Amino acid sequence: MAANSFLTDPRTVQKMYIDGQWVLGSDNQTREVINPANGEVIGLVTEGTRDDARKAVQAARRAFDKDGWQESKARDRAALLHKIADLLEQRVEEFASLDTLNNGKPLRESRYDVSDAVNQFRYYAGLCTKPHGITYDVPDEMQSMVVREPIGVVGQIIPWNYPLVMATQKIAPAIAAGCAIVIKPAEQTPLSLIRLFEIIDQVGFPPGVINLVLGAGETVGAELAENPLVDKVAFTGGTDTGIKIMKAAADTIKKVGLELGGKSPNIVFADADFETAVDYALYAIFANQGEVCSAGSRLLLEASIYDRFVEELVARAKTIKVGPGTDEETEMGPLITEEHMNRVLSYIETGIKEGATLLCGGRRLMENGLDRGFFVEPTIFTNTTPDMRIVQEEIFGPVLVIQTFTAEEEAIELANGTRYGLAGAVFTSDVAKAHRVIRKLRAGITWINTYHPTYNEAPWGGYKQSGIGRELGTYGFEEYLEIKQINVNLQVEPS
Ligand code: TXE
Repeated sequence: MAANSFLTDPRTVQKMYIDGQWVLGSDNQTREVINPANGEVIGLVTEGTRDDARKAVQAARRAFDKDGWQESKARDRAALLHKIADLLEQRVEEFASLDTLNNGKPLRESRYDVSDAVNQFRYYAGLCTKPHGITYDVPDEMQSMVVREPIGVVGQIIPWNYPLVMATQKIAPAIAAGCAIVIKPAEQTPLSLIRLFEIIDQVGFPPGVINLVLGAGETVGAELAENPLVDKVAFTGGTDTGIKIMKAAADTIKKVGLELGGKSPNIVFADADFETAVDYALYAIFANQGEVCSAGSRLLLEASIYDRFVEELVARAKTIKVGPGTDEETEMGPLITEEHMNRVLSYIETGIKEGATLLCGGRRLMENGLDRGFFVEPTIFTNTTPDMRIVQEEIFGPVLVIQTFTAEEEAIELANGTRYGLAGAVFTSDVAKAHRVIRKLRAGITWINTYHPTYNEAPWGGYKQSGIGRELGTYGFEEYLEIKQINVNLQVEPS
């Protein structure tokens, strides 16, 4: 069957993958895909409709209920996942280039993302055969036991900041669990996921088991959240969209998995290793242009080291090499779209109006050939107060706000003082203090003396308004499984 072709001709319309076929959207509309480093069109994709999403859901339902996917053997699913991993591993450079072109992030970060995706397929291929039940000692002549079964048809909605890896961390556990999938990438960044479907097509899933739909969140995405034939919707994106999805899913009591925004605190005590803390404070906020849900966007500094720390931090921030992600020297790429760049710049204006002090950055970068892209300087604010919007709201760009504290309790109170609870870190050489503070952080992902390393083996997700449920690891696998109790009468009387 004719696959999509890429980057050979950006005017070739890339298709969706529904019921094992590459198809165009039902009303023949297309959408341009833009390179955020220069505003150029790098692809043209078909625009799906609600009707297309419904067809994909119906195909998934049929594949799961009637065509035998529900009864598929874990060992066979593991083999399919291993095949995807092997084929993806041979094409790391190609997928990394695609994510860098489409999202803007530096190549070194895209390469890391693709190898992470390969490992996710391998991890869940291994986990595939591991679910096991349990039996109970009950007060009757009864064998009472529990088995795990796939949840059914799952809708998966992906954001634009990690176009490939946010998709693979949903696809791999869902397939391992035996679910059927309808997945939608973000409108802005469909290219690497479309290409992954070339691999998915190649490895030989039964038609309808994995479907790719393209299109707008408000139509195609909303359909996945509302459609009564979908058993679970898994979403990564902004908290406000998460609220809409949860409401849309409520009418059919769908299971929801939500990985939402953050305003994560990075707490540095005076006794921390100075250089390590400065390094990670920069990495925490400026990695992936700050377009990271777990970004360390609030730096909480103990007052006694404030002057020295800020001096070093600002000096180093000014040396960060901003440019196109395709340039191997680049440390920070462009923001995803002009619209998002303007949203980030307007937050910077808000910070200035609110009375915070701009220590560095704050501008769109237009020099040295960057004028057609959506580049924003690494930006740092100080003299903030907890009620400021730049302290409370997720900016999702290269903007760090500094808060100061003098006592441990004050640091904890500031750290927990937003609606979010995704991530947080503590830097100190006092082991007991590190653990005390981490235990009091209301956040699902935490670090001591480091920031950002995450592992496919460990659960990812937030407290408070940062989400519901966990992805990755065994916890992420459980989210795609139902639990059924079976009670067997051991005293059936022959009639
Ligand atoms: O994301 P959306 P947007 C945050 C970040 C950013 C803000 C807005 O703060 O500034 O969100 O970004 C689909 N029903 N994050 O508007 O809307 C959409 O098509 C169903 C944090 O670009 O969350 C896309 O596939 N689906 C974040 C996906 O949701 C809908 C990553 C994400 O888009 C929908 C991205 C609807 N009503 C943004 N509306 C993180 N946590 O990592 C949109 N979508």
